[in-house]
Amino acid sequence: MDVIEEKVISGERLSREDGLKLLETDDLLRVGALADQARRRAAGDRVFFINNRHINHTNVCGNGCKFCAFNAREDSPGAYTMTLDEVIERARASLADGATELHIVGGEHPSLPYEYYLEMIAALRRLDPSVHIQAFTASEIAFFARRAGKSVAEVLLELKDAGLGSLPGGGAEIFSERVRRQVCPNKISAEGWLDVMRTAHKAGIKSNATMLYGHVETAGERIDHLLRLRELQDETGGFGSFIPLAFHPDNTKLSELPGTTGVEDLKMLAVGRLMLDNFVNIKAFWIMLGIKVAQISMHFGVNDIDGTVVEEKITHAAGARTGQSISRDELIGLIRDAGRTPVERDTLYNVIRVYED
Ligand code: V47
Repeated sequence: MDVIEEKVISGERLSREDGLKLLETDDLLRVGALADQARRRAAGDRVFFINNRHINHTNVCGNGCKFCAFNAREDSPGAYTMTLDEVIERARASLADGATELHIVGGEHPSLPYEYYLEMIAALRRLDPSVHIQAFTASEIAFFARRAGKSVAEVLLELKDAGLGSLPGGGAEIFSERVRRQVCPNKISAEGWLDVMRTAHKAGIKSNATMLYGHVETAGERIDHLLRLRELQDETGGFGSFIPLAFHPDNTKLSELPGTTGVEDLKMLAVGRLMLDNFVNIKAFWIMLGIKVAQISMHFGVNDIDGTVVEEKITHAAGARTGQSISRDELIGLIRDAGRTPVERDTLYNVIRVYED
């Protein structure tokens, strides 16, 4: 740990072995203090939040991933697909509340036409030319390309022309082929996910990056995932933030697993901060962590606690006990109480308003 500390102080890049030591030590507070130091250097004392709205337009999905409680088959009783009018109505209500971002993620529906997605983006753009539309994981983009018989680059450019602003970070799961074969054999490969992100970044479309942890992966597989993200970030610089996603087991095909602990969650955020020295923003998604752990994480390397969200179905289907939404004032209060300066941002991390004391 002393050697790692010296590297952090001098700004030297951490190795795979360093990452493993950080994950394996019991000294959570020391890992947190190191991550806090790295956070201060990379991002300062401001903590970001966003006024956003999640929309999960369909839960119909052919992938059947074992970690997912949200997906349904087309003919199953809980299956739903929003009409474009329903999507627009949800967006309209949040825009009236000052939302600057629409975050749209759904299942890979085997029979919805590609035009549904293009028209969704175009209609939202017509509704509000200034709102940022962050939509469709890399996995969904690859799926649209296969369905439409187009290249990933063509699909990305058509969506961008329609009004797409950026891609969310979902669908990455864990890059290990061993784990993917076990928990999501029908999903895009790790290489496929990274290729879509590379293509998006090269087309001027920024994205986030995630890692789903706390299921059947090993510590080494977590670190390898971070290293592959770090490598792509070195190449493109296109990732805006990294969000570790804490696995929720309820109602999934992995429901016998215990889920993550608070210590594990804080350590994962801190190790993300320390290993991803080329990411400015490490985000705690309060929906998955709980508001209290998300607040404490601001002392474990985090400088972003996501946003108002309003409606979230993926984690709640898997047993999340957090609310669906949080107000701007509550977010500001949580950040202030942690001793940080709250800053409302837009999706691309431009400052909208700094809330000085
Ligand atoms: O891709 C699925 C994960 C992701 C479960 O980019 C689960 O800012 C936990 O990517 N337990 C979707 N996680 C959510 C996502 C996201 C969330 C917040 C912010 C951003 C961002 C992205 O949720 C999926 C999958 O990796 N997921 N099932 C589960 N049972």
